[in-house]
Amino acid sequence: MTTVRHAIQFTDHGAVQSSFLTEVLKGLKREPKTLPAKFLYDERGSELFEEITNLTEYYPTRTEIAILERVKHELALLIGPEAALIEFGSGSSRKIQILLQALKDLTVYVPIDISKEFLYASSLKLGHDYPSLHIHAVAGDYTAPMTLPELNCRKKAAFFPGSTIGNFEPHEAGAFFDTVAAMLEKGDGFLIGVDLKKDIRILNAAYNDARGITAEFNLNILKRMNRELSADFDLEAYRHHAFYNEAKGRMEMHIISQKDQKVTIQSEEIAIQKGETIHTENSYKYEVEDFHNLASKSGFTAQKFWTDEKRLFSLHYLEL
Ligand code: AVJ
Repeated sequence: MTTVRHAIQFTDHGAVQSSFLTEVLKGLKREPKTLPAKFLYDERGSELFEEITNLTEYYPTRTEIAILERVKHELALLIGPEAALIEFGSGSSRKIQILLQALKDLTVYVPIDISKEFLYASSLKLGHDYPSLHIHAVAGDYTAPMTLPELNCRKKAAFFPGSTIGNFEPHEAGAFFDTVAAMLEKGDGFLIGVDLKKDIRILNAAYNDARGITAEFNLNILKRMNRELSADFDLEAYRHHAFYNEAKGRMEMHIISQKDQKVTIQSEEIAIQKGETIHTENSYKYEVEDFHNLASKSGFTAQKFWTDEKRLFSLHYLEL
């Protein structure tokens, strides 16, 4: 279904609403226990993540924004005029605003997001701030293959900031590159933010901030299960645990049980032992070369990449 409102169009891909309950039960019956990271982002979780992005210890957001500010005019030249900019998981309005200001002769902006309400609200706001910009918002799961609406443009450029690619297992990241490639034509661009391997102390601090916001963000998933699934997690009996898994090259976030306990979720009972963990997130860190090799398997060539002075974070312009 497509609705036209001034220069704003909406397409609803009827995002398959995978059941929170089904996935939670599946993950908690596993050994070791896991929960999909996407469930961290209910309303409170999204608010807490926003707070994380402003923490002194959490370098990725601030560093990526500084890189974008630094290279935005160069990006405008690489992308060129009359392009369509397609953003995956369009949460971060600050980043897109930087690009929109630099890409003055952009034809259309296509934000894709699974959270329909949020997508529609932010598209309307953006349409208000950029009245001459054509916005075509697409509600859907961007990790699944989808056909883009017909875009009347000279060239397409995909945008995937924030190192969200780090949440994917390497094989999933490869599949995502294939999905993006299928939406593009030869010569089209892909601008992607990727967090880099670095001193483990910096990584550990970023996911174990002094104010405990990341802990609250992680443990919020227990509150969410209590509220939405009438589960009975004893919120006092768990703690946040985040560490760098060197062998796998990733930060891991877990929830550790402080005692042997039983949780009831609907009619199911789950036993969890003292010291047992629920794995809630992976955040893979890349070496520039490894990242380029992964991208090239799906046909992308690295045109140019930028990092900050301390080589904490990287931004890549790939071409198909
Ligand atoms: C939004 C997935 C990029 O992995 O750094 C922040 C999420 N988790 N602190 C990341 C997150 C803990 C973030 N990503």
